[in-house]
Amino acid sequence: MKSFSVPVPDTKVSSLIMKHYFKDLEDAVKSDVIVAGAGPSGLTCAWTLADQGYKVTVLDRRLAPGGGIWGGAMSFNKVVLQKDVEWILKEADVPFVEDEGALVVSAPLFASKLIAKAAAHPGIRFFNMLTVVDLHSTGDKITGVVVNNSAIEMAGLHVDPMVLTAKAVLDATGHDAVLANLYSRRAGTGLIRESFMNAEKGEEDVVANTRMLAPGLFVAGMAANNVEGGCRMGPIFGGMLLSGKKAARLIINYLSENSK
Ligand code: 48F
Repeated sequence: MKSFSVPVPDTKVSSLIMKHYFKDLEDAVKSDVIVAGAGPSGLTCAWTLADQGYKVTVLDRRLAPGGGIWGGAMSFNKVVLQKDVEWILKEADVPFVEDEGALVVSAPLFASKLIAKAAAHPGIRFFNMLTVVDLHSTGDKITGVVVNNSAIEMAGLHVDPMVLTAKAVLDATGHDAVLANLYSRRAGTGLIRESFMNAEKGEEDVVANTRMLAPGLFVAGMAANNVEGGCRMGPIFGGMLLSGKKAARLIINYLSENSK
């Protein structure tokens, strides 16, 4: 007695993967918004925009998206959030416990729930293993990103990248602030760089520093603190979620202003 009534041969495995992957990739050539970096700020922004009907593409250079969540602090895999973001945890169906006025969550569960919330959204095309290597511009506006396969980038091979376009782009690449760096190099504007660790201040800074850096280019999460000199804050994540929400609001305003 066989276990599988409809066996799938190797040829079908290969052709189905190619058919569905390249359908998604072709669909991502034109988006409303590209989110570079699938950490907590980027993921929150992505699903918030998609919930409002925007077509969003999320790109992460790593095999496993989720950014700096997975290991908690020093590999002690819990993270802490402020009670003010309980509603966002509920939105993403993240279980938490309340202790001493703060919320504590399992880091792997937090990361996987945020990833699932974005990756399962019908309005989001979600790609790992794609690295953003440059910005695309039209006139004075940022209108997309230049991407390459992460393995090609890591091997240092001379293989040309390709372009994915969007009406707005979010830099949510964390401490590296990759897009903000690419922009500021061309514009001749320096980044202040993130400041010393201070959780209370850093958490306020990251929300305050979330902004539009140039027409069509937005910055959220730790990348925003890197641009403006905000404090680092370690394994507390409420600021990242609120930064993603604020970035979504700013992007929606920009898109509605620019569609007039
Ligand atoms: O670093 P990350 O989690 O960014 P975040 O949303 O959150 C910061 C916190 O994790 C933590 C902290 C806590 O309070 O300070 O650091 O600001 O996620 C950034 C994601 O961007 C991806 C990277 O793999 C990670 O998953 N990334 C970085 N550079 C690129 C990129 C790139 N060039 N192209 C695509 N993805």
